[in-house]
Amino acid sequence: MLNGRKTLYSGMQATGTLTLGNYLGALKNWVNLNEEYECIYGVMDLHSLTVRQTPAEFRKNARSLYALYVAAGLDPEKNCIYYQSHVSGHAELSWILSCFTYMGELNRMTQFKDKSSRHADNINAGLYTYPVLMASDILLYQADLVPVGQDQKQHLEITRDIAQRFNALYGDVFTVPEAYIPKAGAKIMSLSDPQKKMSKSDENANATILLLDDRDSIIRKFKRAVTDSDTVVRYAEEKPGIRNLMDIYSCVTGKDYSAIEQEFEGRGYGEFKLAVGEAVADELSPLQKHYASLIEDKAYLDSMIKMNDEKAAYYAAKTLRKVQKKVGLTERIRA
Ligand code: ATP
Ligand code: LTN
Repeated sequence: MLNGRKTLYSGMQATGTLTLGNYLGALKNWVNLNEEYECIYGVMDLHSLTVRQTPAEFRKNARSLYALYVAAGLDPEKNCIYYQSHVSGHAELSWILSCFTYMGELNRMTQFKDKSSRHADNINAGLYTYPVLMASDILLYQADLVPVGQDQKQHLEITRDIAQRFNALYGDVFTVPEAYIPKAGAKIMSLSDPQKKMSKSDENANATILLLDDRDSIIRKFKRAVTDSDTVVRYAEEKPGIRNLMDIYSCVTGKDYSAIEQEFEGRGYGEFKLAVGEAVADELSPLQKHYASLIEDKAYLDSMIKMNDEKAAYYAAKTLRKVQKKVGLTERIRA
């Protein structure tokens, strides 16, 4: 609880440009949550360091992510949008919590297994302890709810386990958070391989729709989307490509599957793919315009970052002091 309301916390890694998966699975669903909850969103730049980054490009991506949050409709005066690396409490709490996390638990994390097979030349300790840092992000703000895509469910479970373990030893220190996974859009798949999730680190440009892709590229990528050899637009287990396109279309237009099936009855895949492409391009167009003006407005972004960094640091310090005291670290002598 914060300011008398339930607290909601989430964030994204500041790596590359966001995809339609990030948008439909996460960002789009965050807008308006501030009406009900106290919302805090981080630019998760510390997490990005688990993969080698080019410094100048990395800085640009982090700022771009900040602007995309705002462009998507998160008002930085009503949502605390800040940089993870600007609040040192994340790293401090992460160390403490790593001493309350078992290697056996971390060994079970599927994201670690997946990322270490994709970056076999750089399986660093940060990649391994990534879930502890994520738990620290969430617990530092005493979050009640954490809206994420399906792929983060396991990280939420370990966060809850760590919080419960700590609370069992030291009393009620942490709020035990709940995952908040959307029904639609929780897992948008790659356009070139509908068995794989759409991911910003995919090397195949045709597999992902980036939020800043222009209209023509969006439509072209959807036209090339891998489907099956059938022609009927129908939601079925054996049609993962069509299912994915129907999910996307449904998220963007609000239509349910049977309405979509009816709309495209007798019309074939070509027309359907074009309609999905156009609907996505229409949905992203206002966001892209807003982004273009925001990214030029240095003074505004800087002032929002500064204000929210301070707010986040204040919230974080409260929890961190409590934790340090509970585990028996000696309090600082204040003048
Ligand atoms: P990468 O795949 O390169 O590791 P990512 O695209 O998963 O990165 P993250 O920063 O890890 O990006 O994820 C940000 C948010 O977007 C998370 O809440 C995650 O669950 C959600 N998300 C990511 N990909 C998808 C997807 N394909 N469908 C739905 N939600 C997604
Ligand atoms: N691991 C998350 C990003 C992330 C996050 C968090 C999400 C880091 N810390 C705290 C929610 C809450 C991901 O989406 N890959």
